[in-house]
Amino acid sequence: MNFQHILFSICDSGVALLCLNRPAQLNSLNEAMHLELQQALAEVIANPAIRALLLTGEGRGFCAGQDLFDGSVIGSGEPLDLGQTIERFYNPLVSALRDLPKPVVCAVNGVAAGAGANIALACDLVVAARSAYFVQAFCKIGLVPDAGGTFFLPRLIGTARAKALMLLGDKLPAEQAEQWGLIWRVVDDELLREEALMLARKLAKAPYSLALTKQALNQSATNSFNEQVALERDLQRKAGQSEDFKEGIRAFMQKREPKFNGR
Ligand code: T3D
Repeated sequence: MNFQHILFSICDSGVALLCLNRPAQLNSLNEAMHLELQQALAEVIANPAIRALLLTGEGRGFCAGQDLFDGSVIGSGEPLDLGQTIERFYNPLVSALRDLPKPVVCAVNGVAAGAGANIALACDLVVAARSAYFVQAFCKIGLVPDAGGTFFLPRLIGTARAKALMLLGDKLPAEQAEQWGLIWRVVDDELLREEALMLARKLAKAPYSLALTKQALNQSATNSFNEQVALERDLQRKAGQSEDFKEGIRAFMQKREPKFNGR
């Protein structure tokens, strides 16, 4: 696959590495980049050799959200329908990351602003460089937080903190984000890629049940207790019929490490 605005490669360890690659614009997203992301994510979903995804950015930023110079934002003086960009690109993107039946690690290598911050929050495990920060920049330009931010943020850190971040647009340093439980872990800048890759490689060896666990956790945000325990029952039924469950039990009895194939 040949891309201009992203780098996409599949490592032999079952990890797909997807790198946003417009560093001079802090990896802000334009239409062409969105289309490439859609193609790459379709490949991640379809290719059984890919068992985990690592998302990161080139250069000093992770992603500065929407490219504010893109024609879809400034237009030609006519009133614009920004809902169209959300409908075509941002909603499908955060839904794809959240619902992907494979684990997604996000390595936030620098500033994550606007939709860029919320794209990171749609991923499963977020690791950030110590120098990185998050900013809900929307209020600074007269927009509403999007890309799932108003869903993810209050659920991760509570309404009081989410409101302050979204109404004030202040920078949230990575270390504070870790302390608040917004992200999984902060690591030294020079170790970020290596640590994130290690994590993704580990997840790429995980059993089929991991996809189901992800589904259960995603649905727990909106399910009642009764709905959630019913879901756990159904998913456990599925997991119990998987090849990986058989292998897990076999390996336990033989006192060896299991070798899961993701089925
Ligand atoms: O369709 C729709 O529009 C609806 C969807 C909206 C989703 C959204 O994401 S809205 C929010 C959009 N993003 C922002 O408002 C953030 C804008 N950027 C910033 O506030 C700052 O750049 C940062 C806080 C991210 C970083 O600041 P700093 O000082 O480290 O860097 P800088 O000098 O501002 O930026 C460096 C370069 O990146 C600069 O280009 P230049 O002057 O060196 O040629 C700057 O213009 C460019 N850049 C940064 N953000 C964007 C951008 N170019 C286009 N779009 C951007 N969002």
